Amino acid sequence: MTALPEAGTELSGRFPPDFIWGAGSSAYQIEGATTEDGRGPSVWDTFCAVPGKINDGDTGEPGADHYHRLEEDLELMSSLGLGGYRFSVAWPRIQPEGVGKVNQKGLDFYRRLVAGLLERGIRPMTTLFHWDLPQALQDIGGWENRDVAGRFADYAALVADALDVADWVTINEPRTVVDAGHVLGIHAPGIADESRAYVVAHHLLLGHGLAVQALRAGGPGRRVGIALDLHPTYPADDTPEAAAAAWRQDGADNRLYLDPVLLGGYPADVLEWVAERSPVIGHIRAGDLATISEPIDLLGVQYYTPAFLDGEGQRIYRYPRAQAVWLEDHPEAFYDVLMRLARDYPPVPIVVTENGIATDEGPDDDPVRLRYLQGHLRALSRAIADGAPVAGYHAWSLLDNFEWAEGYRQRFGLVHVDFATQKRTLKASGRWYRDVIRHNRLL
Ligand code: IFM
Repeated sequence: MTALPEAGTELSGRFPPDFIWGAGSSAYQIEGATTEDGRGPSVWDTFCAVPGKINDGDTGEPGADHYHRLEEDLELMSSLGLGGYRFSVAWPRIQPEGVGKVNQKGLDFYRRLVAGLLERGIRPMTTLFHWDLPQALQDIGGWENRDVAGRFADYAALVADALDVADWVTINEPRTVVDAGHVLGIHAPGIADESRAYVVAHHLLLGHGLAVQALRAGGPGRRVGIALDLHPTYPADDTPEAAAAAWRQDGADNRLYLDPVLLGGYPADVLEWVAERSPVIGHIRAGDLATISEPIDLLGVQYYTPAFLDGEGQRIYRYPRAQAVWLEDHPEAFYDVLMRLARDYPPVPIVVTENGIATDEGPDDDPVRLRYLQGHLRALSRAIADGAPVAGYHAWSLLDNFEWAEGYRQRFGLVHVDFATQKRTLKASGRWYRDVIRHNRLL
């Protein structure tokens, strides 16, 4: 992994030697082939089939047809000069029922992907759970059922034993699974019930800890972490009410996940707030927090947007937005969140596992994405110079893809995908990113 610069090193748009420049994707968003080669159904297949849940009635078919276009996409990554590629494994391809015997054809797909990356000198980073839970496990309660955390660790060990990969991410964005999937019900499995949501939060974190232990037990040389979507929260005005609302939101969005993983305990104010909504405390067993805080080798940071809150706890939008209304272009908050991690938590190497913006521009010209990436990479360079231990950056996303409840309308890719023909075209932002990678600095 990257040698980190001395704190305070002047980098101004520069990055450490060996900095890993990557791009990311996730299985359900790009693969398609949802019924091929023995893949079982996932909660997202089920959710997409419910009328009205997804824009335009879209589903994970065809995605970006990546399952059938593996070679073409590997060449694309190579032509971008990527040093790293973060992808996720679809659990229902490996264990169609969520437990038991491995589906070799599913595993072979990821073996080919990893081999293709390594041949091209691209470092794979594998996410084990990016939301596509096998439907069979949802049928026994999903993450609300503590057993699922143990099954996740079994699956994690199977996959890790089969793939020649050093860098592992257990769970992608537990907060989104909790809030979008179980509080708001706008993501699979479509449950809107706070009392169940925070039980899910605890079991997701437990699953993370058990998977870290399972991967460690499998052999040395693996680096394991979790990917958290962090939202710096700020009071929108000078009132104590706004300050309290921002702190409360910080608890629900950030500290609920950071503190148990990195500090070994839920913060008291967050636990109190959660306990008013959910019987979660009854689900926390002796030893759980020790498991959840199993030391990690890397922290995946996914940063998209800040959140400004007024005294009523309402979000106030201040900065430019594009297709995704929740996403404000404010790079300063990216700097803040990285510096906060360095200041408030024990030292752990950070890898930016996602950062990007949805726009409907391009493919030839995408100035809004370009401006977003330029601003955020400048902020990242400054944070590294000021001591944030960031070893790599993965733009979200390599390809335009299935953006969950938004379907195919919202485009996050560096590469434009024409979903009718599956033609790939590098966007202007992608061409710029290629030059950044080549020179290891902002031009
Ligand atoms: O597309 C998603 C990704 O799957 C998880 N992080 C946020 C991205 C943009 O919404």
